[in-house]
Amino acid sequence: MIDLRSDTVTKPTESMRKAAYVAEVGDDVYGEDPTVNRLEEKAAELLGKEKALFVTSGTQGNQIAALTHCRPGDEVILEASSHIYMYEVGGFSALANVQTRTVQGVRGAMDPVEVKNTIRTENIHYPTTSLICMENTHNLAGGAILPLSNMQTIYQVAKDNNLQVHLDGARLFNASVGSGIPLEEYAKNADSVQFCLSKGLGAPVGSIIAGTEDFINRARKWRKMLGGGLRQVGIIAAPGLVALEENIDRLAEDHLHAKVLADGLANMSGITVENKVETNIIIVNVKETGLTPETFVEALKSKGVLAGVFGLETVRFVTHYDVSREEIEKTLVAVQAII
Ligand code: TLP
Repeated sequence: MIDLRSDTVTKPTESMRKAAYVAEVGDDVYGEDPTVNRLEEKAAELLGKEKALFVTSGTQGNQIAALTHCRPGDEVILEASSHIYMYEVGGFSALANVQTRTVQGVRGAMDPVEVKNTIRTENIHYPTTSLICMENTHNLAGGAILPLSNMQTIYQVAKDNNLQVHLDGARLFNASVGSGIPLEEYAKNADSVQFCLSKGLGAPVGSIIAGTEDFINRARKWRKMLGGGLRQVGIIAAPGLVALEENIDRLAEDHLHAKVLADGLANMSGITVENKVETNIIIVNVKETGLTPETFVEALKSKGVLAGVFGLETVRFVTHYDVSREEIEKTLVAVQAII
């Protein structure tokens, strides 16, 4: 099977498996796992933040950020098709007890003026706006890279209004490799950053959240409350370290594969590529093929290719290191065959 459903499906590389085998471990709830500590230090350094925390998943990282930044009853401003709003099971309301307020973005980017106008003024009836969330790259916008200037302006709006900013950077490394802008430059425009080790970077498990020392100390307690204190967790942090040491620059290859796939798909009758492919995600509208996304994906599966249903008319393909250039070509042949 050529699995293009997501970059979450990558299997750990040989060096990751070896690193897990030899990892030095200790009880991370006591702060005594040397491998986790090394991973957290390295992640904080890459992002230019004081401290970082290893968490089980991107979802857990985002939820911990809301729990740490907000108080129950607060309002959070976020983009209308953001992962936090669409795909985290309503966790912001269920766990952090915050109310979400959405701003419709263009290719994932919210208009800073609209964000500013959405912040609550002082009024006895209103909730308190305490947090703004951004997502880079933006998943539902097809892996779109948020312009740095957009992030800078929104961050300034937040600071002018005494608000915190959280960046869902599940694929921030794709943004950085795709744009050539250092991670640190993006991370400067957020008080907390979450990124996933288990997507394009290829680690089997885990995400990082980073911020000030005070933020991370408080976040650590929320992680414990959520059951995320994981003891001898160096065994899964070790592949994460390998991911940061070996797998960043090669994301460019996934982006190239995505372009090749998108160009090939765009030439097929009945298929429209909906996004400007900047990183590793391609969203295609299949309506004109006469197939529903479900039947399209089913038919493709019978040809040995997995893609994901992504909307009422759309299918998503995501490139990653377990898919070679040759497999991209095979995918194009398979799509042509089912059409
Ligand atoms: N995205 C997954 C699915 O949940 C849709 C995928 O296959 O793309 N933020 C963003 C922007 C994400 O894309 C994801 C996962 C997460 C957070 C959550 O990460 P995990 O899956 O580790 O909880």
